[in-house]
Amino acid sequence: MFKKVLVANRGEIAVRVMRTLKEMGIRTVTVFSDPDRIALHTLFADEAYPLGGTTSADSYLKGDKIIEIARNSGAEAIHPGYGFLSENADFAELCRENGVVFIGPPASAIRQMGDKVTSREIMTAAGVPVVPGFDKPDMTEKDALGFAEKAGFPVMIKASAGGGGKGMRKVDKAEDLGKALRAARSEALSSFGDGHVYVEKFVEHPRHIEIQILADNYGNVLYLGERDCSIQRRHQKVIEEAPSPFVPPEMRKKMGETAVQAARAAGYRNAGTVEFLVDKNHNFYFLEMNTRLQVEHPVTEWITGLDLVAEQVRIAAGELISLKQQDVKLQGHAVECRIYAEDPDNNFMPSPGTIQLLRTPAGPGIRDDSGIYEGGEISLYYDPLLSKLTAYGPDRDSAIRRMCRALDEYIVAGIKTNIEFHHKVLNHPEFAAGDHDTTFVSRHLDELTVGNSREKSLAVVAAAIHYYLNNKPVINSGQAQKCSQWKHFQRSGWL
Ligand code: MV4
Repeated sequence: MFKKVLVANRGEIAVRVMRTLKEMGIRTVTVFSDPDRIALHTLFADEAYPLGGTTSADSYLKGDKIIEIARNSGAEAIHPGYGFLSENADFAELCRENGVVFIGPPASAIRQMGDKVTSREIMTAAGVPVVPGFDKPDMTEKDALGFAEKAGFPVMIKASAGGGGKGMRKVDKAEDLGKALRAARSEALSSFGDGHVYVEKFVEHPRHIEIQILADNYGNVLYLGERDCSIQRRHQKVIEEAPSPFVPPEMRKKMGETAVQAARAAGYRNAGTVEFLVDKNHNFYFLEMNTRLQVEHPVTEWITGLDLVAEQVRIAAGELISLKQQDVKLQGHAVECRIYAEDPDNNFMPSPGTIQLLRTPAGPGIRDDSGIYEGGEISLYYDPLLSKLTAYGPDRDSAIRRMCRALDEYIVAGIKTNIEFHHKVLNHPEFAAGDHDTTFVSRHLDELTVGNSREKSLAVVAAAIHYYLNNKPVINSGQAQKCSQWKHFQRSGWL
């Protein structure tokens, strides 16, 4: 087993990964950019090394520098977290060439699954259902039209090098197809340097349901149930849950076995996620395979009782997965709310600043994977994710109720957050009934973002605190020793 591992990430995921490493008795090394000199992950690690630079490109994406720090610090392995270099095949390759274990899949799997057309071809050959489509290297407008007229409009044009909705275009009628194809090609070329596009039958009102996979180096591949990630805003997941209210047990088994088939076809190792589009008739289609640990992995940890980072580290260290498929038992229900430094009143623009006050939720069935602390700075340089709040209960209703209770406890002053938005989604009858799909947020955006009453009352509290702290009655030194802050504040009734 490794004695020292470098976590090449920042924020909540870096802290989360280091927590498991510490529990495994593994020393933790991390790297930090200039603005992250006193970030939580930097303070948390046993050893922290400066990367210099401010932007991601000048720091957390400097693969060669990270590997040099790993080697000089004696770290035998690197955990990439998610984002940054976690799905960079060249970086995974560079780790291997430098004798540092990359805690993740082989570079070949990252490369192949990173190309949408290649991954579709591999899945089709493996008998994994993909959305009915048409793809040829030099597809002509005539080819595309032929497919669309046979399959029926609307269709979706997608960029092979795209992902997360980038370079996608829905086409409703034949006369729009040519223009859309040309536009999609030029956008793909300028955005991804690869103008290859393909066409798919449009799936109406799909749900996004993904299967967690674990694969060791000895051919054992497990599925760990599904996560429903249909609450998204502009292709950004906001609320996730496990299990999905839309998936009955027999469908779970079928999807899980299909995901295992997909992982084997991709030559997968370590933790990965197979994403599916699911239509209203419960047909599921391969969308893409994410070759990293996902942001939303805690909901799977809650219902399986597993620590997925520990599983990743053990697999990377060459151990066998101890579990067999029949040992995987799913129990209860978990919901995740991504807490972002964003202003819902201002079109969810990022809300940088200093965290003046922070009270995070706790208590039964609550976990807050956080990368922040009171007094810390939230900058515009990095993703505005502050923390992931997860709530677990014996069933979906109790998990949702617990999450609402936890969100009420979540106090952040000094920056705006999307906490109120979460309240509105969780209390929406369509979500409460589990009837929502990926169009939910776009269809209900107005009612989900109407006046942030809670934010306003919070601002009043923050102003009161500020006033009090700057105008509190003077206590002479003699009294100070006798009067604790707690007693002092209590008298004012503030707390
Ligand atoms: C689709 C689709 C409907 N039909 N493909 C969005 C991101 C990328 N992962 C694929 N996406 C979609 N592909 C066909 N043939 C609808 C979407 C889609 C979507 C999918 C999952 C989660 C959220 C979404 C939001 C808008 C559109």
